[in-house]
Amino acid sequence: MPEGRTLLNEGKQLAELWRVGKSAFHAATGCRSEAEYKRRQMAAGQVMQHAHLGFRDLAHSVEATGAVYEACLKRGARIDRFGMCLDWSMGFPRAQRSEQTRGTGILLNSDEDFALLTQAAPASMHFGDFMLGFPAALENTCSALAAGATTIGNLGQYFTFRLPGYSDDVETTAATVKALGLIAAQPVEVLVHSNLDDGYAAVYEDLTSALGQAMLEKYIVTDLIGAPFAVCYGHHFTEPLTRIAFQRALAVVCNGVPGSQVYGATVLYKGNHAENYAGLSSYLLADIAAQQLLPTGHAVNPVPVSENERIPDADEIIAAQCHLNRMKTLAGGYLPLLNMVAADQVRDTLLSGAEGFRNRVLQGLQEAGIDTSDPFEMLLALRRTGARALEQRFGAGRQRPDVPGRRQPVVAATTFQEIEEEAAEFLCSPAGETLSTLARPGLRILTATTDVHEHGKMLLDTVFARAGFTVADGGISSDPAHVAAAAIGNGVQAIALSTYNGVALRYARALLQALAQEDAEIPVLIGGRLNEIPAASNTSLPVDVSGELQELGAFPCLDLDAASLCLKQLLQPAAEA
Ligand code: B12
Repeated sequence: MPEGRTLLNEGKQLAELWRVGKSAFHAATGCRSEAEYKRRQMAAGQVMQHAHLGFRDLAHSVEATGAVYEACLKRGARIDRFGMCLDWSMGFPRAQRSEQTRGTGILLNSDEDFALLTQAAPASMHFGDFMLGFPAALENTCSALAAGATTIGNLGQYFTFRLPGYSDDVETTAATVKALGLIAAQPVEVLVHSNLDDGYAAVYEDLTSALGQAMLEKYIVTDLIGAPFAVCYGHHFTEPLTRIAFQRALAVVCNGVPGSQVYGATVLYKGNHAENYAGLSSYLLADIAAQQLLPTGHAVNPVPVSENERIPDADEIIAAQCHLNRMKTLAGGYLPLLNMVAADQVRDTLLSGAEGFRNRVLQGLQEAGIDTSDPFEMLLALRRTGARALEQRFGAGRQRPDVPGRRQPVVAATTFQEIEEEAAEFLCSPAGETLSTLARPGLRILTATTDVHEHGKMLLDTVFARAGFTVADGGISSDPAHVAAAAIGNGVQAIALSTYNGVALRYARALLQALAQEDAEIPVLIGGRLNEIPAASNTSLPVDVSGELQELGAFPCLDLDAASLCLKQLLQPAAEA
């Protein structure tokens, strides 16, 4: 195991060569860093706007960045920062990248490619996805800094995101610590961004654990490494009270360091565009009010209403930004109606629960022999322990006597309540009842995911178990060979695969091949987002591949109703026999 101090020094030494360069943002604002700009806007009472963008084709991304910025400005909406949505394969070093599985984001293969983006519009460019937390962390951070980026992330992804076919967590952690050393040694303030919801906040059942996670990450980034730590939160915060309370708690934790952005509550998008606009307006109102009442520097991110279909196109991003700009005007009228007493009560509960969680984790790791003053050991220990075990061992809530291994949350994360509700509702429906009649002792089903998205799998696990199936765990971000081996090893009658990253067809092909090699005829039900970007695409937008999946011999399922029908056809003869 390498030593944290040695890795940090290696990174720091690179600061002689790799420094923050000049970008269009620097030229337009006169600010040396995004942190400086954020403080200026906070003092002026401005609510900042964040746009997330990234198409696989670089030229398309560059052109879209400029076009989105200009189109919004014409409508009076100024985008303060862009989050550049890099591709999955960007986590691999350049030399190995071309053979890797691609997702739906931008591919940047040189310093010049990064610079094309930072020159594309006079807004701050934030590089977060697939930067820190991957084997290419150092290489990508060098390029982003040289191109003038002064917010680099995404530490949250270090904890949960996995690259297909790659599992070297020591190399990943070493590259991340070196990159953090390089950031800390910059002569200008460079924010280390962590999207908590990309990391463990998506898996903790208790928001006190999520806030405690922010405290632990700040301890590593700021206390041990000396870099400013900027938090992003939001995807899973669907309820205004806890959303605002969490922001107010972060103001205490981050103590003057501006937040990067507040992400839209993307899990609210479950319907058509009109229905999703209600979700958009709801969280924007909360976020604008939160920033006006207590500026924390989080730029507000209005996520396009097509979010639940696929990555958004430029026009959809523009529409969402204009919606935010209009909401900023309208929200002012609500402020006199708001009082923060209830939110501040939740804030205080969050803070005390989170502090206890952080302290217990640090003490527990020390007792386990981890050197908690070494950033390498700290990061690796937290990653290897995993969110569920951390919350189970050190969480603030009481152990649940009814469900061993889980605690009663002090401030419940809404995601889990919503999964519970959806499962209960489905099981009472005719399709749910059909599923329950299929289940017999000995009927086994394996669930797995191809990528980080695990809520679909949690829903499947809950539904299948309550319906009476024996559920085997094929893992999260599992490679096809692993899923095939686990299915065969567990003797399952069906595989239920959840996939979201735009790799459905390639993955299903590899999985069916792996099963065929072992002569295993196990049906594969596949759901989530069944799309891919065609090789010859000129839009960089993914298209539906359900038809091709069916031709391959897989069973595409839009929802649980479809799964029930499909399993009825597949399992009924076996069940009756
Ligand atoms: C939550 C979320 C996340 C969370 C995941 C947290 C976690 N640990 O699970 C976080 C923030 C981490 C995340 C990360 C990313 N995400 Co995301 N995410 C979502 C979001 C908002 C919800 C998905 C979800 O879990 N829904 C909850 C489930 C229960 O509901 P559902 O999806 O409707 O599922 C239903 C059915 O499909 C069915 N189902 C699901 N699976 C299966 C399987 C079977 C067999 C069956 C029968 C049924 C079934 O169950 C449900 C029944 O109602 C969607 C957008 C959206 N609103 O849908 C984007 C989305 C899926 N993400 C997307 C992307 C691109 C990413 C990233 C690559 C972004 C990035 N560059 O960093 C990363 C993934 C990185 C990686 N290494 O894999 C894209 C996918 C694009 C595409 N394919 O076109 C989406 C669509 C957003 C977008 N528009 O860009 N994401």
